[in-house]
Amino acid sequence: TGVWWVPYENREVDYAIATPLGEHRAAYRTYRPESYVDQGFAIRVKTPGGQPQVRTLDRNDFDDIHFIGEYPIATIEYRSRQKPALPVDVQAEVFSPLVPLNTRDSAIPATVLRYMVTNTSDEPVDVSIAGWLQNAVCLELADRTRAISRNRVVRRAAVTSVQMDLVPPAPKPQPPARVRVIEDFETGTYENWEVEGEAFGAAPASGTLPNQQPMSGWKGKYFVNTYLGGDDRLQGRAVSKTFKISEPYVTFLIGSGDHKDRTCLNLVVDGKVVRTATGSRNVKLTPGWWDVNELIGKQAQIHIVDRESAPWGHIAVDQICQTNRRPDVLPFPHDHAQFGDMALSALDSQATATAAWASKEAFLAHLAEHGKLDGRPAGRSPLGEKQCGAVASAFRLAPGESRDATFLLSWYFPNRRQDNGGVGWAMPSGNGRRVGNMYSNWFDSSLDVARYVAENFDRL
Ligand SMILES: [Ca+2]
Repeated sequence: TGVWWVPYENREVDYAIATPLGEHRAAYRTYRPESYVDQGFAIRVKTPGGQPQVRTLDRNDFDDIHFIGEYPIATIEYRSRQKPALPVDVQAEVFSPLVPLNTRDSAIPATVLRYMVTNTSDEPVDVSIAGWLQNAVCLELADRTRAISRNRVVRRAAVTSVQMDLVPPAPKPQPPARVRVIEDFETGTYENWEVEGEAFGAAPASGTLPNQQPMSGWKGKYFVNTYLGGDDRLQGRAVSKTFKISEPYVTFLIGSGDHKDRTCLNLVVDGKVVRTATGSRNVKLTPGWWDVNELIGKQAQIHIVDRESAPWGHIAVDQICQTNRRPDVLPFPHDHAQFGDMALSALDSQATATAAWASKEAFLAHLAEHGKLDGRPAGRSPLGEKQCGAVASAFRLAPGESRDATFLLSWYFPNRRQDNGGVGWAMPSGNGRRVGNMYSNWFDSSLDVARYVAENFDRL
């Protein structure tokens, strides 16, 4: 389907099936994919006289998992030799809707997880199936922007969902900004620096150098640009005068080479590199910063290093400052490729949910005791702190009876970018022209996707 080609979405699909797929692969001792977000399912069973049992539907609690991949549906049978034996059989079907010759219904940004449970005992059994999912919206931007991961329980018709998105933080009073310039090169000289080698030239650059792609992004007239000599061959180093770290953040503009330790800007304390940054093969200098709270009061130097002659073996730097305010390198990322929303839903109007669990242990303990979730309607946490929501379907099975519990993982990321920044199709950056996703013409949120799948489930 079209959706599988979309970088972020594809990862989402990966996440959605990471657990069963992981089990399958683990069974063949090949490799276990890393799961980028915390996600999974658990089953709770209770017989009339017995203690409740909770098991996660993965290889931690099932030692004999069978995977049958008959495209487009993956079937997983959960078996275990563990005692006490469960009084039920559990099987899952995982698929994204695929309708031949129907592009639209084959490109729905959703994965269906259907658990089929059969009571194999001669007593009635109370069964709960619970799924959890971590809010992953813009997770990779956690150290570059301030925002709130928000989870909400939403009930619509026959669908119970936890929807996950990202919202701007509440504005809070900021202290007056203090900015101390360490160096802006506006004297047009290296009078505050000790310069070695030839790459830095006799004075800071005032623009693009001969044979160089057009540079931009520096501040004022002068900046450091080591593309001297018309190529990357020349090397050198510039060492600043010693200064005292008096503010919690050091900010700078940086561009060009991305060679770690070789084309870089370093903060050096007691002869050791304590912070470092490189360019990102960018001809436009962009803002970067270091948190130096723990170094306040120390004597430090800045080293600008060019000891690389391979392609992109040069570095561009300007406007090195200290400041008391944590910079937001990215504003709130509402147009970022990873901005959007995602939802975990049960196709069950009676399902219980929690918008945010306290911990996985507490979640499993609550499920064990009550067979349902605590109903917490909303959760908020700073972007980067793990926040997991969960939904659970509960039902009673007579001896021999079977029932399905159907869950849906849906997503909506409308800002797909054309340029992935050369870092691989699975790692979208925020760069490039916005091309969007076709599905954003058809849906307006992950909940809208869930509603559509629920309404058309039999056909899909
Ligand atoms: Ca400057």
